[in-house]
Amino acid sequence: TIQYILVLAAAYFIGAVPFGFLIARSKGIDLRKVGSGNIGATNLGRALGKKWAVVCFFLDVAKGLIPVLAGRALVTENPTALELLQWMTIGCAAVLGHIYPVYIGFKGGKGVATSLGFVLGIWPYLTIPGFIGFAVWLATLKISHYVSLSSILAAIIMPIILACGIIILDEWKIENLWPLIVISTLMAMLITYRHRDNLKRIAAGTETRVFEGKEKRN
Ligand code: NKO
Repeated sequence: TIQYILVLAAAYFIGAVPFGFLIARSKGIDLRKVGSGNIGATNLGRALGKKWAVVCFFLDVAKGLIPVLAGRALVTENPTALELLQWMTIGCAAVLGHIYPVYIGFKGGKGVATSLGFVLGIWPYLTIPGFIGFAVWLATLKISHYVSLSSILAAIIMPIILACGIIILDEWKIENLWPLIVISTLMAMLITYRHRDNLKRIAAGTETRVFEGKEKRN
């Protein structure tokens, strides 16, 4: 339907707003030339400190959260697989907007915070998995001290957490829920792919590590 296509396009254009890049630029910094060169919260933190990293994180989460919350209006109380697929692709559009933003030459972020927003937006049933994913991210960071590895692990685990949530909550018809698993798996794969340089650095022992909030280069 036309309504769906409009929401899909809106989600992309919202997702494409490069908050990290814009905040850095407002301070006269080109974020692409700092640290990892990424436009996400982590790299903004390198350039401007923790406070701005948190601001950027919430804004990037909102880019996934708001379109998915809005898309809730397009599905019925007990969604069919097609309705669910449509809803999930709205979240996808926001994440793809963040990763491939039209405004800055399609060179965007890694999709972590925005896909967290997407998962949190699968309201009201599956919001808890988003918080569990965040807890996995925090725990991995505490143990490994790698931000990138934490993001990859949280993303890869998310389809499994969602599957468990579906089974435990038992709210929707289980045979209709495959779009949720398929889309979150594809997203986890894309997030991992976007971290390929980080993975190379981890293998080479050159990825920076975070100790008690402070970053150390090996
Ligand atoms: O600059 O390459 P860098 O070191 O900055 O940055 C690597 C980093 C990039 O990502 C970010 C965003 C940080 C967000 C932290 C909160 C993460 C919560 C994890 C939940 C993941 C849910 C994924 C759902 C997939 C379907 O990694």
